Amino acid sequence: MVDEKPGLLLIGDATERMRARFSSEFTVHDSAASSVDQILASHADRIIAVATNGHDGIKPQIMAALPNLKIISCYGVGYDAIDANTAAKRGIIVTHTPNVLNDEVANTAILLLLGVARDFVANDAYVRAGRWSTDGNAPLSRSIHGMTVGILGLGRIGETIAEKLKAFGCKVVYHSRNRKPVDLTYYSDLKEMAQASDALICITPGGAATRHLVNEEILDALGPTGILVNVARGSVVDEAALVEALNSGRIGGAGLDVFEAEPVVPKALFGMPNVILQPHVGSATVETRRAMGDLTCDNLSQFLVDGTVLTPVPECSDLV
Ligand code: NAP
Ligand code: 8YV
Repeated sequence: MVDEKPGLLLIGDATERMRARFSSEFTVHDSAASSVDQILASHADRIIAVATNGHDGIKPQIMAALPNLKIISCYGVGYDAIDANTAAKRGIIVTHTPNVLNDEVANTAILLLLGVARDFVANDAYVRAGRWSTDGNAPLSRSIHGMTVGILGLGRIGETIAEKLKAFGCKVVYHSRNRKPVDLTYYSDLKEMAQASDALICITPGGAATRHLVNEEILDALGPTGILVNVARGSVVDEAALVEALNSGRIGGAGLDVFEAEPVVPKALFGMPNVILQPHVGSATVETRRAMGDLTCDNLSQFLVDGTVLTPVPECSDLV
């Protein structure tokens, strides 16, 4: 029987709901089921779509080996693992999932900040170890009420974090390359903002332009009681410098959802009670992943209807 459906290469994870949508419109080639080389050797010409995620993206050699590729739909808002400029030059539309995850990722950032400030994980361990009975009350923690919180990257998620932090009584300030039309104090200089902040929350995109924006100098500016939260990409923070700053008490604590070589996490962090570690779960609730999955599929469906998409990345907006 002749296969009438166009081909879709699936890279990385997808939910059952997404797989059902993909299969209804495409012949799906799952790179987890057979090797990408085998898929390319037999089906490269018929593949017009790639579904991937922010972590796996698409390797340049795979993009180059798909001559009829028209759309790359990313299950996530961050697309630093996809070369969107090369895609745009080839007329390939890259889409992502902005906005539908703002609340979830903002909640994760605030959970990390509260968790570190209030010693939540260390206190949980204190109770489980029976120390409450033997050693008495746990040491006092710190309130985030009244803290100055610096947001590095005041975009869709950063603004949502800022809104929510106001309800916790924080003073929110921000740094990004451009001043935003918001009623918050802007710092054009990240180091100055870190000096003025009790906590620093990173929520920029990843990639070369933001690599190691938070380095030894910024950590020192944040200071010995400062808390670093990273829900952006591991690459935004110089992880070796962070481990060193935590080890030597030059910063107060850290809440980390993302890592430079994830899923590999520096073992030095494991024993630190002032650090909370999460396995890149900023958006990982059933509800939010469902909305992200639906948008990932809606972009593909819309493309099949009329060649447009709902949420192109900025580099590809002229193609729609
Ligand atoms: P967005 O709306 O594009 O916001 C990004 C912000 O970062 C903008 O305000 C931008 O402002 C600023 N920025 C970009 N480059 C910068 C630089 N070199 N220096 C300082 N600021 C810079 O993106 P979003 O939707 O909020 O998402 C942000 C990122 O969060 C994603 O790209 C992804 O990496 C990460 N994320 C993580 C998770 C998770 O699970 N942990 C989930 C979702 C998203 P300017 O252009 O003015 O600089
Ligand atoms: C996803 C993310 O976990 O949206 C992003 O940028 O980092 C997360 O929501 C990631 O895309 C992997 O699916």
